[in-house]
Parts: sequence; C-alpha cells; structure tokens
Amino acid sequence: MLSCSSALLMDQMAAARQLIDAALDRYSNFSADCPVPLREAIRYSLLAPCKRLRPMLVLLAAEACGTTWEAALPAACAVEMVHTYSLIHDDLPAMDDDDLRRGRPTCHKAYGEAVAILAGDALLAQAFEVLASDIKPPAVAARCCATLAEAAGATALVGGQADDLALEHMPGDLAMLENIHRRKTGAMFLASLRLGGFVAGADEAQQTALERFGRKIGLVFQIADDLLDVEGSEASLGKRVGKDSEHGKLTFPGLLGIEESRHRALRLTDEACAALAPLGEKRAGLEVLARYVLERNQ
Ligand code: GRG
Repeated sequence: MLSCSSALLMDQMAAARQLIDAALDRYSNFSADCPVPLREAIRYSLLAPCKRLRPMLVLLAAEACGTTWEAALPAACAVEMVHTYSLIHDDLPAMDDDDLRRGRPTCHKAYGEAVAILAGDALLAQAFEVLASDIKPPAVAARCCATLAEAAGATALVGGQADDLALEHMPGDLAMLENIHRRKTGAMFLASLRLGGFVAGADEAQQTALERFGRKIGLVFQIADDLLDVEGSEASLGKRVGKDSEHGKLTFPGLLGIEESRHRALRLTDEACAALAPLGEKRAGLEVLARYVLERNQ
C-alpha cells in the first residue's frame, strides 16, 4: 500500500462516487419525449444504491494517468449505463429470474417486463450517445465507443452471458469457468480501465499497466462474488444469495473450495497491484479499490 493515509483515500472514494451519482442523475433527466414509466424505470435502476465499481475504475485509471475525474466522467457514466442495462436484463424471467437487485425489487418486478426490457435497451443506447457527444476529441470518443461496444458484445458480455446460461447444470472445469467470467464479468472491468487510460491520453506503458491490472481485478471480483453467494447475506448484498448452486452454476468455491478460492483472490489482488507499479504514486486510488473488491461484504 502506498504512503497516503487510507482515511484520506476513503474520503476521495466517497467524493468520486458522489460525482458519478450526480452525473448519472443529470444524464437520466430525460425530456418529455421519454414516457414517464420508462424514465422512472431507468432512474429506479440506474440511481439505486450500489457500489459503482466500474465507473470508479474509470475515474481512478484516468487519475493514475494524469487527468482529472471530470474529464473521465462521461466515460464512467457510459460504463455504468451498460452495466445497469446488463443487470436489468439478467434479472428477467428469461434469464436469472431474480426479484431483488440493489436492495430493491428488480426492475421488471417494479415496472413490468416490457418496460424493464426497454429501460435496458435505452441505457445501452445512451451509453454510446454519451461517449460520442461528451468525450473530446472525437478520435478518443470513437476509441472509447469501439472498446465499450466490444466489451458489451457477442464475444464478451453478451457471449459470456449466453454461455453461462447454456452451461447451467453442466459439468465443467476451471478453464471453462475462467473463460466465461473473462467475457461475462471481466470484459467490463477491462473496458473501464481502458477507457480511463484513453481519456487521459495514457502512453503504451501506462495502458499496458492498466490492462494487466484490469484482467486480474475482474477475476478477483468474480471469485469474491462467488464467495459472497455462499457466505454473504441478502441484507448486505441487496440481492438473493445461494443462487449459484440453485441454478447449478460453475463457481470458484464449487471447483476449488472456499479456502483455495480465498487464496487465489488474494494472490491475484497482489499481482494486480504489482502490475500498477509503472503508474507511480497516482496509482494509490486503484490500489484501494482493488483491496475493496477483494474484501467487500456487499
Ligand atoms: C444480460 C447481456 C446480459 C448480461 C448479463 C452482468 C451480468 C451479465 C449478469 C449479472 C449477474 C451476475 C451476478 C453477474 C456476476 C457479478 C455481477 C456482474 C454482479 C453485479 O455487479 P456489482 O456487484 O453490482 O458490481 P452493483 O449493483 O454494485 O453495480
């Protein structure tokens, strides 16, 4: 851990979250052409209390490469919009069929399936509108759009989700599990780091450091998520626990056991932090977030 006081860093994390929440609030303040139930459903899911891990990674990656949080804010919001869309759609009866998300009834439980599907669709579209309109210069905006689209698409988020659903109740091994999570969960973490680097004009060494960190921290997130599904509580997580075994899903604790999963997550976190060394002192925020991803209880 770097020398800055961790209390100061925690205050900075809270400030970053506030900045993100306020920007998402502004972006979802649609004109009267957006029907009221759709607007409410979007805001209900997008502004619900949650961790904001991915947008925080965008801001902290940008900061680590020498630019301001404000410059990275549109990219942070775009990533959160895609993430929220994926959660709304994942919760639908045709997919995970969940009734609790971010501590409240899922979007389709509150607004009906049709409105929930449309809320997800609108968020996905808006993410690219935000990047194309608010990231400057246009060449950087285009790079951000292409990278986020790839992370959200058929070979990453959507493809990983399709395989995850197809392989329920099927036997599998660690390679299969990591392959699914590299796409379903990891790709959005990696894209968050990449976008932060792009808006900061990171050089090749900085971009490589961010990407190495991003790949490892995505995996740490998933191992921690699997452990929380076994050991966590519905009250602190704001979603149902024990779903993985109910759905017959491959998980890290299921394949490796709880202790080995914990060790693996700790080792990956150390490796992720070590990969940040080329970024110098400004990497402190990313290190704090990495430890939080490992140790979180929500
Ligand atoms: C529907 C295309 C499509 C994809 C869905 C994201 C996803 C793929 C599924 C969500 C189900 C799930 C439990 C995935 C693994 C972990 C995950 C992404 C959890 C939610 O992310 P957090 O914990 O949530 O960062 P908050 O609410 O804090 O943003």
